[in-house]
Amino acid sequence: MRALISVSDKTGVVEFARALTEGGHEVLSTGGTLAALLEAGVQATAVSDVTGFPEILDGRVKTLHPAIHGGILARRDEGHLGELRAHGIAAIDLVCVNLYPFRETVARGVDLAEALENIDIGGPAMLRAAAKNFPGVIVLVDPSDYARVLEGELSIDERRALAAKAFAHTSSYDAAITAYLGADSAAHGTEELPGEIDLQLSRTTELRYGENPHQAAAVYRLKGQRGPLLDARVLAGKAMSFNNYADADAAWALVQEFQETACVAVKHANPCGVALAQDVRTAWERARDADSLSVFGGIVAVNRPIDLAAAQAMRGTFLEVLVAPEVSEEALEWLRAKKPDLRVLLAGERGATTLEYRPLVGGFLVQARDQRTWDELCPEVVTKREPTLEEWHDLAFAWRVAKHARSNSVVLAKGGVTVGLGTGAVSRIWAAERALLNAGAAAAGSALASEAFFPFDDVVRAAAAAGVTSVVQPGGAKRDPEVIAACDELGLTMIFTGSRHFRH
Ligand code: 93A
Repeated sequence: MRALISVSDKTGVVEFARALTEGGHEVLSTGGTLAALLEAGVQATAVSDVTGFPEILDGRVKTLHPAIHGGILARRDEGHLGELRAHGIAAIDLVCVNLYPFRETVARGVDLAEALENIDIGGPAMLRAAAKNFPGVIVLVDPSDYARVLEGELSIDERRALAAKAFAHTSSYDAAITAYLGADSAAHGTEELPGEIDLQLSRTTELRYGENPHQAAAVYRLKGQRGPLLDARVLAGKAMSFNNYADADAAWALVQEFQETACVAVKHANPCGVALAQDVRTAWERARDADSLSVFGGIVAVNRPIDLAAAQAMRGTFLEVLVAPEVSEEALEWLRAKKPDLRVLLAGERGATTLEYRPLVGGFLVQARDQRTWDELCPEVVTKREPTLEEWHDLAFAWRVAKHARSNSVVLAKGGVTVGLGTGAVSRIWAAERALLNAGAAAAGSALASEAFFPFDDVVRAAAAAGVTSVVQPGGAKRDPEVIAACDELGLTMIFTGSRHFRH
Protein backbone atom coordinates (compact mmCIF):
# COMPACT_ATOMS: atom_id res chain seq x y z
CA MET A 1 0.00 0.00 0.00
CA ARG A 2 1.14 3.56 -0.70
CA ALA A 3 0.05 6.18 1.77
CA LEU A 4 0.27 9.91 1.31
CA ILE A 5 0.56 11.81 4.57
CA SER A 6 0.39 15.60 4.65
CA VAL A 7 -0.76 17.06 7.93
CA SER A 8 -0.68 20.39 9.73
CA ASP A 9 -1.87 18.87 13.00
CA LYS A 10 0.90 16.33 13.54
CA THR A 11 -0.79 14.56 16.48
CA GLY A 12 -0.04 10.85 16.33
CA VAL A 13 1.40 11.03 12.83
CA VAL A 14 4.87 9.71 13.64
CA GLU A 15 3.49 6.60 15.35
CA PHE A 16 1.00 6.08 12.54
CA ALA A 17 3.58 6.41 9.76
CA ARG A 18 6.03 4.23 11.64
CA ALA A 19 3.44 1.49 11.99
CA LEU A 20 2.67 1.75 8.26
CA THR A 21 6.30 1.45 7.22
CA GLU A 22 6.86 -1.43 9.65
CA GLY A 23 3.90 -3.12 7.99
CA GLY A 24 5.77 -2.86 4.69
CA HIS A 25 3.86 0.10 3.31
CA GLU A 26 5.35 3.10 1.53
CA VAL A 27 4.79 6.60 2.90
CA LEU A 28 4.87 9.78 0.79
CA SER A 29 4.99 13.15 2.53
CA THR A 30 5.12 16.90 2.04
CA GLY A 31 7.83 19.22 3.43
CA GLY A 32 6.99 19.73 7.09
CA THR A 33 5.44 16.31 7.59
CA LEU A 34 8.38 14.63 5.85
CA ALA A 35 10.83 16.50 8.08
CA ALA A 36 8.95 15.41 11.21
CA LEU A 37 8.93 11.78 10.05
CA LEU A 38 12.59 11.67 9.03
CA GLU A 39 13.59 13.31 12.28
CA ALA A 40 11.78 10.57 14.18
CA GLY A 41 13.59 7.99 12.07
CA VAL A 42 10.59 6.99 9.97
CA GLN A 43 11.29 6.16 6.32
CA ALA A 44 9.31 8.35 3.89
CA THR A 45 9.52 9.62 0.31
CA ALA A 46 9.19 13.30 -0.55
CA VAL A 47 6.17 14.12 -2.69
CA SER A 48 8.48 16.27 -4.80
CA ASP A 49 10.45 13.10 -5.68
CA VAL A 50 7.22 11.52 -6.87
CA THR A 51 6.12 14.52 -8.91
CA GLY A 52 9.61 15.37 -10.11
CA PHE A 53 8.69 18.93 -9.29
CA PRO A 54 9.71 21.01 -6.27
CA GLU A 55 7.20 22.63 -3.93
CA ILE A 56 6.75 26.12 -5.37
CA LEU A 57 5.19 29.46 -4.43
CA ASP A 58 6.02 29.11 -0.74
CA GLY A 59 4.28 25.75 -0.65
CA ARG A 60 1.09 26.94 -2.34
CA VAL A 61 1.69 24.22 -4.94
CA LYS A 62 3.08 21.01 -3.51
CA THR A 63 0.68 18.16 -4.13
CA LEU A 64 -1.35 19.67 -6.97
CA HIS A 65 0.10 17.40 -9.64
CA PRO A 66 -1.21 14.57 -11.90
CA ALA A 67 1.28 12.15 -10.33
CA ILE A 68 -0.54 12.67 -7.04
CA HIS A 69 -4.12 13.26 -8.13
CA GLY A 70 -3.95 10.57 -10.81
CA GLY A 71 -2.70 8.12 -8.18
CA ILE A 72 -5.60 9.00 -5.87
CA LEU A 73 -8.41 9.33 -8.40
CA ALA A 74 -7.87 6.30 -10.63
CA ARG A 75 -10.64 3.73 -10.37
CA ARG A 76 -9.19 0.39 -9.44
CA ASP A 77 -10.13 -1.17 -12.79
CA GLU A 78 -7.96 -2.28 -15.67
CA GLY A 79 -8.75 0.78 -17.78
CA HIS A 80 -7.67 3.35 -15.22
CA LEU A 81 -4.78 1.32 -13.80
CA GLY A 82 -3.48 0.77 -17.36
CA GLU A 83 -3.64 4.50 -17.96
CA LEU A 84 -1.67 5.12 -14.76
CA ARG A 85 0.98 2.64 -15.93
CA ALA A 86 1.19 4.34 -19.32
CA HIS A 87 2.02 7.60 -17.58
CA GLY A 88 4.34 6.07 -15.01
CA ILE A 89 2.05 6.96 -12.09
CA ALA A 90 1.74 4.68 -9.05
CA ALA A 91 -1.65 4.35 -7.32
CA ILE A 92 -2.09 5.93 -3.87
CA ASP A 93 -4.22 3.80 -1.55
CA LEU A 94 -4.43 5.91 1.57
CA VAL A 95 -4.64 9.68 1.98
CA CYS A 96 -4.05 11.11 5.44
CA VAL A 97 -4.49 14.87 5.45
CA ASN A 98 -5.56 17.54 7.84
CA LEU A 99 -5.73 21.14 6.76
CA TYR A 100 -3.97 24.42 7.45
CA PRO A 101 -5.47 25.68 10.73
CA PHE A 102 -7.60 28.40 9.15
CA ARG A 103 -10.08 28.82 12.03
CA GLU A 104 -7.39 28.97 14.69
CA THR A 105 -5.36 31.43 12.61
CA VAL A 106 -8.17 33.92 12.01
CA ALA A 107 -9.27 33.59 15.65
CA ARG A 108 -5.88 35.14 16.54
CA GLY A 109 -6.96 38.27 14.65
CA VAL A 110 -4.27 38.08 11.92
CA ASP A 111 -4.25 40.36 8.87
CA LEU A 112 -5.86 39.39 5.56
CA ALA A 113 -2.60 38.25 3.93
CA GLU A 114 -1.91 35.75 6.71
CA ALA A 115 -5.51 34.56 6.70
CA LEU A 116 -5.34 33.92 2.93
CA GLU A 117 -2.05 32.05 3.30
CA ASN A 118 -3.88 29.69 5.66
CA ILE A 119 -6.55 28.73 3.18
CA ASP A 120 -5.59 25.19 2.29
CA ILE A 121 -6.15 24.29 -1.37
CA GLY A 122 -4.08 21.18 -1.99
CA GLY A 123 -5.28 19.46 1.21
CA PRO A 124 -9.02 19.69 0.48
CA ALA A 125 -8.34 18.66 -3.13
CA MET A 126 -6.67 15.44 -1.93
CA LEU A 127 -9.32 14.79 0.72
CA ARG A 128 -12.14 15.23 -1.78
CA ALA A 129 -10.37 13.13 -4.42
CA ALA A 130 -9.73 10.30 -1.97
CA ALA A 131 -13.26 10.52 -0.54
CA LYS A 132 -14.75 10.40 -4.04
CA ASN A 133 -12.73 7.27 -4.72
CA PHE A 134 -13.43 5.64 -1.34
CA PRO A 135 -14.06 2.16 -2.78
CA GLY A 136 -10.35 2.14 -3.66
CA VAL A 137 -8.80 4.68 -1.31
CA ILE A 138 -8.89 5.14 2.46
CA VAL A 139 -9.22 8.76 3.52
CA LEU A 140 -8.22 9.93 6.99
CA VAL A 141 -8.82 13.41 8.30
CA ASP A 142 -8.95 12.73 12.03
CA PRO A 143 -6.00 11.36 14.08
CA SER A 144 -8.45 9.37 16.20
CA ASP A 145 -9.12 7.17 13.14
CA TYR A 146 -5.46 6.18 12.62
CA ALA A 147 -5.63 3.27 15.05
CA ARG A 148 -8.55 1.63 13.28
CA VAL A 149 -6.62 1.52 9.99
CA LEU A 150 -3.72 -0.23 11.67
CA GLU A 151 -6.02 -2.90 13.14
CA GLY A 152 -6.71 -4.46 9.74
CA GLU A 153 -8.82 -4.38 6.59
CA LEU A 154 -11.65 -1.80 6.51
CA SER A 155 -15.10 -2.77 5.27
CA ILE A 156 -16.62 -0.77 2.45
CA ASP A 157 -19.04 0.79 4.94
CA GLU A 158 -16.18 1.96 7.11
CA ARG A 159 -14.43 3.48 4.08
CA ARG A 160 -17.63 5.19 3.12
CA ALA A 161 -18.06 6.60 6.63
CA LEU A 162 -14.51 7.96 6.48
CA ALA A 163 -15.30 9.54 3.10
CA ALA A 164 -18.40 11.21 4.53
CA LYS A 165 -16.29 12.51 7.41
CA ALA A 166 -13.76 13.96 4.95
CA PHE A 167 -16.45 15.78 2.99
CA ALA A 168 -18.01 17.06 6.22
CA HIS A 169 -14.59 18.39 7.18
CA THR A 170 -13.91 20.19 3.89
CA SER A 171 -17.41 21.57 3.88
CA SER A 172 -17.12 23.00 7.39
CA TYR A 173 -13.66 24.32 6.45
CA ASP A 174 -15.15 26.17 3.48
CA ALA A 175 -17.95 27.48 5.68
CA ALA A 176 -15.34 28.98 8.03
CA ILE A 177 -13.65 30.72 5.10
CA THR A 178 -16.98 31.95 3.80
CA ALA A 179 -17.91 33.32 7.22
CA TYR A 180 -14.54 35.04 7.56
CA LEU A 181 -14.60 36.68 4.14
CA GLY A 182 -18.29 37.56 4.46
CA ALA A 183 -17.86 39.01 7.93
CA ASP A 184 -14.93 41.08 6.74
CA SER A 185 -16.86 42.65 3.92
CA ALA A 186 -19.75 43.48 6.27
CA ALA A 187 -17.59 46.28 7.65
CA HIS A 188 -16.88 46.30 11.35
CA GLY A 189 -16.60 50.08 11.24
CA THR A 190 -19.40 52.55 10.87
CA GLU A 191 -18.68 53.28 7.17
CA GLU A 192 -21.79 51.40 6.12
CA LEU A 193 -24.01 53.51 8.36
CA PRO A 194 -25.24 56.84 7.06
CA GLY A 195 -23.59 59.97 8.45
CA GLU A 196 -26.96 61.50 9.06
CA ILE A 197 -30.26 59.77 9.42
CA ASP A 198 -33.31 61.75 8.49
CA LEU A 199 -35.84 60.08 10.74
CA GLN A 200 -39.01 60.93 8.94
CA LEU A 201 -41.64 59.40 11.15
CA SER A 202 -45.33 59.39 10.57
CA ARG A 203 -47.78 58.55 13.31
CA THR A 204 -49.88 55.57 12.28
CA THR A 205 -51.62 54.18 15.32
CA GLU A 206 -52.73 55.79 18.57
CA LEU A 207 -52.03 53.82 21.72
CA ARG A 208 -53.86 54.23 24.98
CA TYR A 209 -50.58 54.65 26.76
CA GLY A 210 -46.96 53.50 26.75
CA GLU A 211 -45.23 50.88 28.83
CA ASN A 212 -47.19 52.26 31.82
CA PRO A 213 -50.47 54.14 32.03
CA HIS A 214 -48.81 57.49 32.84
CA GLN A 215 -46.79 57.45 29.58
CA ALA A 216 -48.23 58.76 26.29
CA ALA A 217 -47.47 56.62 23.24
CA ALA A 218 -48.24 55.95 19.57
CA VAL A 219 -46.88 53.82 16.74
CA TYR A 220 -44.79 55.67 14.14
CA ARG A 221 -43.60 54.45 10.77
CA LEU A 222 -40.20 55.32 9.39
CA LYS A 223 -40.73 56.82 5.96
CA GLY A 224 -40.92 54.15 3.29
CA GLN A 225 -40.40 51.25 5.73
CA ARG A 226 -42.47 48.13 6.23
CA GLY A 227 -42.56 45.70 9.12
CA PRO A 228 -44.42 42.66 10.36
CA LEU A 229 -46.05 44.58 13.19
CA LEU A 230 -46.27 47.96 11.47
CA ASP A 231 -48.22 46.33 8.67
CA ALA A 232 -50.04 43.69 10.71
CA ARG A 233 -53.77 43.33 10.22
CA VAL A 234 -55.64 43.16 13.50
CA LEU A 235 -58.46 40.70 12.83
CA ALA A 236 -59.97 40.48 16.28
CA GLY A 237 -59.69 41.46 19.90
CA LYS A 238 -59.00 44.56 21.92
CA ALA A 239 -56.83 47.42 20.70
CA MET A 240 -53.10 46.69 20.66
CA SER A 241 -51.07 48.16 23.50
CA PHE A 242 -47.48 49.44 23.51
CA ASN A 243 -46.26 46.28 25.25
CA ASN A 244 -48.30 44.09 22.92
CA TYR A 245 -46.47 45.57 19.94
CA ALA A 246 -43.05 45.15 21.49
CA ASP A 247 -43.69 41.57 22.58
CA ALA A 248 -45.41 40.53 19.35
CA ASP A 249 -42.47 41.91 17.37
CA ALA A 250 -40.08 39.81 19.48
CA ALA A 251 -42.25 36.68 19.22
CA TRP A 252 -42.60 37.02 15.46
CA ALA A 253 -38.86 37.57 14.93
CA LEU A 254 -38.08 34.36 16.86
CA VAL A 255 -40.68 32.18 15.15
CA GLN A 256 -39.26 33.28 11.79
CA GLU A 257 -36.00 31.48 12.65
CA PHE A 258 -37.66 28.12 12.02
CA GLN A 259 -38.46 26.29 8.79
CA GLU A 260 -40.40 23.67 10.74
CA THR A 261 -43.83 24.33 12.22
CA ALA A 262 -43.08 26.34 15.35
CA CYS A 263 -44.81 28.19 18.17
CA VAL A 264 -43.27 30.86 20.39
CA ALA A 265 -44.74 32.21 23.59
CA VAL A 266 -43.27 35.48 24.86
CA LYS A 267 -43.54 37.39 28.11
CA HIS A 268 -41.90 40.78 28.64
CA ALA A 269 -39.99 40.49 25.35
CA ASN A 270 -38.47 37.15 26.39
CA PRO A 271 -39.46 33.71 25.15
CA CYS A 272 -41.03 31.57 27.89
CA GLY A 273 -41.90 28.53 25.77
CA VAL A 274 -40.84 27.59 22.25
CA ALA A 275 -41.66 24.38 20.44
CA LEU A 276 -41.58 22.61 17.10
CA ALA A 277 -44.16 20.03 16.04
CA GLN A 278 -45.78 18.41 13.04
CA ASP A 279 -48.80 20.67 13.26
CA VAL A 280 -49.54 24.08 14.69
CA ARG A 281 -51.90 22.86 17.38
CA THR A 282 -49.30 20.50 18.83
CA ALA A 283 -46.62 23.18 18.55
CA TRP A 284 -48.83 25.49 20.62
CA GLU A 285 -49.57 22.79 23.19
CA ARG A 286 -45.89 21.97 23.57
CA ALA A 287 -44.88 25.64 23.84
CA ARG A 288 -47.62 26.21 26.42
CA ASP A 289 -46.67 23.17 28.46
CA ALA A 290 -42.99 24.14 28.36
CA ASP A 291 -43.85 26.67 31.08
CA SER A 292 -47.56 26.60 31.79
CA LEU A 293 -47.17 29.17 34.56
CA SER A 294 -45.42 31.93 32.61
CA VAL A 295 -47.51 31.59 29.45
CA PHE A 296 -50.44 33.19 31.31
CA GLY A 297 -50.98 36.58 29.67
CA GLY A 298 -48.50 35.63 26.96
CA ILE A 299 -47.97 36.75 23.40
CA VAL A 300 -47.96 33.85 20.96
CA ALA A 301 -46.57 33.65 17.44
CA VAL A 302 -46.79 30.74 15.02
CA ASN A 303 -45.30 30.36 11.55
CA ARG A 304 -48.15 28.37 10.01
CA PRO A 305 -51.84 29.19 9.53
CA ILE A 306 -53.98 28.88 12.63
CA ASP A 307 -56.66 26.24 12.10
CA LEU A 308 -59.70 25.51 14.22
CA ALA A 309 -57.96 22.75 16.16
CA ALA A 310 -55.13 25.11 17.14
CA ALA A 311 -57.56 27.89 18.08
CA GLN A 312 -59.64 25.57 20.23
CA ALA A 313 -56.52 24.27 21.97
CA MET A 314 -55.98 27.82 23.26
CA ARG A 315 -59.25 27.66 25.11
CA GLY A 316 -58.03 27.35 28.68
CA THR A 317 -55.17 29.87 28.47
CA PHE A 318 -55.41 33.61 28.92
CA LEU A 319 -53.38 35.15 26.08
CA GLU A 320 -52.88 38.77 25.05
CA VAL A 321 -51.88 38.45 21.40
CA LEU A 322 -51.76 35.78 18.71
CA VAL A 323 -49.68 36.51 15.58
CA ALA A 324 -49.84 34.21 12.58
CA PRO A 325 -49.20 34.29 8.84
CA GLU A 326 -52.84 33.26 8.29
CA VAL A 327 -55.96 32.32 10.24
CA SER A 328 -58.64 30.03 8.82
CA GLU A 329 -62.17 31.42 8.69
CA GLU A 330 -63.59 28.93 11.14
CA ALA A 331 -60.69 29.49 13.54
CA LEU A 332 -61.25 33.23 13.40
CA GLU A 333 -64.97 32.84 13.94
CA TRP A 334 -64.33 30.61 16.93
CA LEU A 335 -61.74 32.98 18.42
CA ARG A 336 -64.00 36.01 17.99
CA ALA A 337 -66.81 34.18 19.74
CA LYS A 338 -64.91 32.43 22.50
CA LYS A 339 -61.94 34.70 23.14
CA PRO A 340 -63.22 38.15 22.20
CA ASP A 341 -60.39 39.99 23.97
CA LEU A 342 -57.56 38.09 22.25
CA ARG A 343 -55.83 40.28 19.68
CA VAL A 344 -55.47 38.16 16.54
CA LEU A 345 -52.94 39.53 14.09
CA LEU A 346 -51.86 38.65 10.58
CA ALA A 347 -48.22 39.61 10.37
CA GLY A 348 -47.24 42.03 7.63
CA GLU A 349 -44.22 41.85 5.38
CA ARG A 350 -40.81 41.86 6.95
CA GLY A 351 -39.62 44.80 4.88
CA ALA A 352 -36.01 45.56 4.08
CA THR A 353 -35.09 47.33 7.30
CA THR A 354 -31.46 46.67 8.11
CA LEU A 355 -30.95 49.17 10.90
CA GLU A 356 -32.36 49.19 14.39
CA TYR A 357 -32.65 51.98 16.90
CA ARG A 358 -32.40 51.90 20.66
CA PRO A 359 -33.43 54.84 22.76
CA LEU A 360 -30.77 57.04 24.27
CA VAL A 361 -32.17 60.07 26.02
CA GLY A 362 -32.06 62.77 23.37
CA GLY A 363 -31.00 60.40 20.55
CA PHE A 364 -30.70 56.83 19.42
CA LEU A 365 -28.12 54.12 19.31
CA VAL A 366 -28.16 52.78 15.76
CA GLN A 367 -26.83 49.43 14.64
CA ALA A 368 -27.19 46.92 11.82
CA ARG A 369 -29.78 44.33 12.85
CA ASP A 370 -28.49 40.94 14.00
CA GLN A 371 -29.56 38.94 10.97
CA ARG A 372 -27.03 36.15 11.33
CA THR A 373 -28.76 32.77 11.19
CA TRP A 374 -27.71 29.32 12.38
CA ASP A 375 -27.19 28.20 8.78
CA GLU A 376 -24.53 30.85 8.26
CA LEU A 377 -22.47 29.67 11.21
CA CYS A 378 -19.74 27.09 11.00
CA PRO A 379 -20.03 25.30 14.33
CA GLU A 380 -16.91 23.52 15.46
CA VAL A 381 -16.93 20.54 17.80
CA VAL A 382 -14.31 21.31 20.45
CA THR A 383 -14.75 18.31 22.73
CA LYS A 384 -13.66 14.72 22.35
CA ARG A 385 -17.26 13.61 21.96
CA GLU A 386 -19.19 14.72 18.86
CA PRO A 387 -22.91 15.55 19.20
CA THR A 388 -25.35 12.87 18.13
CA LEU A 389 -27.86 13.79 15.44
CA GLU A 390 -30.52 14.48 18.10
CA GLU A 391 -28.10 16.67 20.02
CA TRP A 392 -27.29 18.64 16.86
CA HIS A 393 -31.01 19.30 16.35
CA ASP A 394 -31.49 20.38 19.95
CA LEU A 395 -28.37 22.57 19.90
CA ALA A 396 -29.49 24.37 16.75
CA PHE A 397 -32.95 24.82 18.21
CA ALA A 398 -31.74 26.09 21.60
CA TRP A 399 -29.26 28.44 19.93
CA ARG A 400 -32.04 30.06 17.85
CA VAL A 401 -34.03 30.71 21.02
CA ALA A 402 -31.01 32.06 22.93
CA LYS A 403 -30.30 34.52 20.13
CA HIS A 404 -33.73 36.11 20.69
CA ALA A 405 -33.67 36.17 24.47
CA ARG A 406 -32.36 39.08 26.49
CA SER A 407 -28.77 38.74 27.69
CA ASN A 408 -27.49 36.93 29.63
CA SER A 409 -29.48 34.04 28.30
CA VAL A 410 -29.17 30.31 28.74
CA VAL A 411 -31.65 28.02 27.03
CA LEU A 412 -32.22 24.32 27.64
CA ALA A 413 -34.04 22.30 25.01
CA LYS A 414 -34.84 18.70 24.24
CA GLY A 415 -36.72 17.16 21.34
CA GLY A 416 -37.62 20.50 19.77
CA VAL A 417 -39.04 22.17 22.86
CA THR A 418 -37.54 24.46 25.47
CA VAL A 419 -37.36 22.84 28.87
CA GLY A 420 -35.75 25.70 30.79
CA LEU A 421 -34.96 29.36 30.16
CA GLY A 422 -32.80 31.79 32.04
CA THR A 423 -33.07 35.22 30.44
CA GLY A 424 -32.10 38.80 31.18
CA ALA A 425 -29.79 37.75 34.00
CA VAL A 426 -26.93 39.95 35.13
CA SER A 427 -24.55 37.01 35.43
CA ARG A 428 -24.24 33.97 33.20
CA ILE A 429 -24.24 31.45 36.00
CA TRP A 430 -27.50 32.94 37.26
CA ALA A 431 -29.02 32.60 33.79
CA ALA A 432 -27.90 28.96 33.80
CA GLU A 433 -29.17 28.31 37.33
CA ARG A 434 -32.53 29.85 36.44
CA ALA A 435 -32.78 27.65 33.34
CA LEU A 436 -31.79 24.52 35.26
CA LEU A 437 -34.23 25.28 38.06
CA ASN A 438 -36.95 25.87 35.49
CA ALA A 439 -36.19 22.56 33.81
CA GLY A 440 -35.91 20.44 36.95
CA ALA A 441 -35.81 16.77 36.00
CA ALA A 442 -36.33 17.71 32.34
CA ALA A 443 -32.77 19.03 32.17
CA ALA A 444 -31.59 15.42 31.87
CA GLY A 445 -30.52 14.76 28.29
CA SER A 446 -31.12 18.35 27.19
CA ALA A 447 -28.97 20.69 25.08
CA LEU A 448 -27.78 24.01 26.51
CA ALA A 449 -27.28 27.16 24.45
CA SER A 450 -25.66 30.34 25.65
CA GLU A 451 -25.73 33.50 23.54
CA ALA A 452 -22.24 34.53 24.72
CA PHE A 453 -19.16 32.70 25.97
CA PHE A 454 -18.53 31.24 29.42
CA PRO A 455 -15.93 33.14 31.42
CA PHE A 456 -15.53 30.13 33.73
CA ASP A 457 -16.31 26.41 33.76
CA ASP A 458 -19.10 26.87 36.35
CA VAL A 459 -21.98 26.73 33.84
CA VAL A 460 -20.91 23.46 32.21
CA ARG A 461 -20.32 21.88 35.61
CA ALA A 462 -23.77 22.88 36.87
CA ALA A 463 -25.30 21.75 33.58
CA ALA A 464 -23.60 18.36 33.65
CA ALA A 465 -24.68 17.81 37.26
CA ALA A 466 -28.29 18.32 36.13
CA GLY A 467 -27.89 15.86 33.25
CA VAL A 468 -27.37 18.22 30.31
CA THR A 469 -25.39 16.38 27.60
CA SER A 470 -24.55 19.00 24.96
CA VAL A 471 -23.60 22.67 24.86
CA VAL A 472 -23.40 25.38 22.22
CA GLN A 473 -21.72 28.73 22.83
CA PRO A 474 -19.63 31.17 20.78
CA GLY A 475 -16.28 30.33 22.42
CA GLY A 476 -13.49 32.87 22.52
CA ALA A 477 -13.01 33.17 26.29
CA LYS A 478 -9.58 33.18 27.89
CA ARG A 479 -10.52 30.11 29.86
CA ASP A 480 -11.94 28.13 26.92
CA PRO A 481 -9.35 25.35 27.46
CA GLU A 482 -10.60 24.91 31.06
CA VAL A 483 -14.22 24.84 29.91
CA ILE A 484 -13.43 22.29 27.20
CA ALA A 485 -11.46 20.16 29.66
CA ALA A 486 -14.40 20.22 32.08
CA CYS A 487 -16.73 19.07 29.28
CA ASP A 488 -14.37 16.24 28.33
CA GLU A 489 -14.09 15.21 31.96
CA LEU A 490 -17.88 15.20 32.34
CA GLY A 491 -18.67 13.53 29.00
CA LEU A 492 -20.38 16.60 27.55
CA THR A 493 -20.13 17.46 23.89
CA MET A 494 -19.67 21.16 23.12
CA ILE A 495 -19.63 23.20 19.94
CA PHE A 496 -18.33 26.70 19.31
CA THR A 497 -20.15 28.94 16.84
CA GLY A 498 -17.67 31.81 16.83
CA SER A 499 -20.61 34.21 16.88
CA ARG A 500 -21.99 36.12 19.87
CA HIS A 501 -25.59 37.29 20.07
CA PHE A 502 -25.99 39.79 22.88
CA ARG A 503 -29.39 41.35 23.07
CA HIS A 504 -29.92 44.03 25.67
O1 93A B 1 -0.73 25.41 0.01
S1 93A B 1 -1.55 24.26 -0.30
O2 93A B 1 -2.90 24.53 -0.52
N1 93A B 1 -0.99 23.54 -1.62
C1 93A B 1 -0.77 22.24 -1.75
O3 93A B 1 -0.47 21.77 -2.87
C2 93A B 1 -0.85 21.40 -0.58
N2 93A B 1 -0.66 20.08 -0.42
C3 93A B 1 -0.84 19.79 0.90
N3 93A B 1 -1.43 23.23 0.92
C4 93A B 1 -1.17 21.93 0.69
N4 93A B 1 -1.14 20.91 1.58
C5 93A B 1 -1.33 21.07 3.02
O4 93A B 1 -0.06 21.24 3.63
C6 93A B 1 -1.95 19.92 3.74
O5 93A B 1 -3.36 19.95 3.74
C7 93A B 1 -1.39 20.04 5.14
O6 93A B 1 -2.26 20.78 5.98
C8 93A B 1 -0.10 20.83 4.99
C9 93A B 1 1.07 19.97 5.35
O7 93A B 1 2.23 20.64 5.02
P1 93A B 1 3.65 20.18 5.62
O8 93A B 1 3.74 18.71 5.40
O9 93A B 1 4.66 20.96 4.84
O10 93A B 1 3.63 20.53 7.08
